[in-house]
Amino acid sequence: MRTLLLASLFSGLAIAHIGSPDVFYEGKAGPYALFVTVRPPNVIPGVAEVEVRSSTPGIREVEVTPLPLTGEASKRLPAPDIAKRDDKDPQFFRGAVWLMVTGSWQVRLEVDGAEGQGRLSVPVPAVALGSKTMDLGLGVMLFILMLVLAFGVISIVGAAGREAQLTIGRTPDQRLEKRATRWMAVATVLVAGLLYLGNAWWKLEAGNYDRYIYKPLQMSAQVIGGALELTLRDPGWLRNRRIDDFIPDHNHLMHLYAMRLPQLDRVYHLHPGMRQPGEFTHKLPTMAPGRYALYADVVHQNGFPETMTADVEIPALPGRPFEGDDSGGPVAPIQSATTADTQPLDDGSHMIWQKDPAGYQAGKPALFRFRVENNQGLAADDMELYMGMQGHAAFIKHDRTVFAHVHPSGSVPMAALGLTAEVANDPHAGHHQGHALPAVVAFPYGFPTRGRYRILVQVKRGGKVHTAGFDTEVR
Ligand SMILES: [Cu+2]
Repeated sequence: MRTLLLASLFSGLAIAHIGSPDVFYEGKAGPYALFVTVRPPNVIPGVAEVEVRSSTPGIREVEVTPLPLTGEASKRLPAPDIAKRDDKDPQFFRGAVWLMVTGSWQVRLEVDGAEGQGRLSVPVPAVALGSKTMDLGLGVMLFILMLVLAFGVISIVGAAGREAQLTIGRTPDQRLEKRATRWMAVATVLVAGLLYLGNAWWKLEAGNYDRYIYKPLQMSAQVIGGALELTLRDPGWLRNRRIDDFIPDHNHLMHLYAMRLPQLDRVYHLHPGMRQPGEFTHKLPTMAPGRYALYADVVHQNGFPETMTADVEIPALPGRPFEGDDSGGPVAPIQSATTADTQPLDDGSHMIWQKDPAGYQAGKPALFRFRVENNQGLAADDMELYMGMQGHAAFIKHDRTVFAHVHPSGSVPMAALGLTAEVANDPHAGHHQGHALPAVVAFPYGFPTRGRYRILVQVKRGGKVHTAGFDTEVR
């Protein structure tokens, strides 16, 4: 029962990431460095809020436009909206765009200012996450109005039957009284019938909308002969959703996080391959045995990302080294609400969470900075890209209602970003260039709700991937 409850809870919250629908993106619109937050609506059609913070001064105007991410329609620009500049903060802009249908969208920003023009597109998945319930006060008021109308109609019909043909000054006789009663009885039946049909119509429309509410792909997992076998299932949602149209994200169709329950004291970042549509498999590396939570990220051809979850029992397996881009290992177990800001890495070096002294608030975008130091306490000078990224982070709420896989560019999967016109024309746009990578890696993200979270950060240095876990309480 409890699992069933949890399962339905998760399925209600999942989208792209889990329980974390807002999109965070850090990138450049030409010469302007922007931190963009898009808050998609819960219902479609609905209004997405767009917040833009520029660290480059001199912006005159920011235009925001919603567009489908792919297809012919993505080339036809509708009339843009102008984002409003904040009264107090000249480098902060707010806008709003309508997302009319479910699917894979992008919000295009056209920036104009002292440094010239720039453009940036942020992929945004739009799905209905629930239906709005009617406000109780409004419901009571409408119900009372309905009763007044219904009784009004019945009594008007009654009055017509009794008095319509009456001469002035005379009172209705028994025959007219009887006719009034008869007419009112008929009117009551008709009004009741109309109310019944109206209610049925309302329910039908609501039912149609319920089918439109996002249902994530389902996944089941088992370990057979040292291999993890994943089976995907479409629970039925939109007719055009498929389970065989995934596109590679950094050469991998699936990015899978496996975390040991309940302490999240082991974390592995694996890349199962597709054997056939709906079936993924992976020869497991050496992993500590136990029950694991799995979070599998995939991206559809139209740039729509989904995260699937499953639990699986991993037995003691014969030793196998990591292959390809796989990585992972032990991290500090969850012991309390917060862990130390400095966590040891497995080669004697350290990762330090440079916390924002102002703290972190639910719903507020922030940059999460982590500095890597070698074993002499100096900034690491041998940082490398890991799967094209300076670092990978997973934000997990301790109660598992939130999971988000985030990169220094933000919460948008690189495969979706690659479909935007800017990145498609300049494939290195989203990547960090140059040889000497900085020792500090920063992730733009915002905790969706209050509670206890774990942040798992992975970086690569000297040819090896290192993983650290940090916990914090968001108030
Ligand atoms: Cu990643």
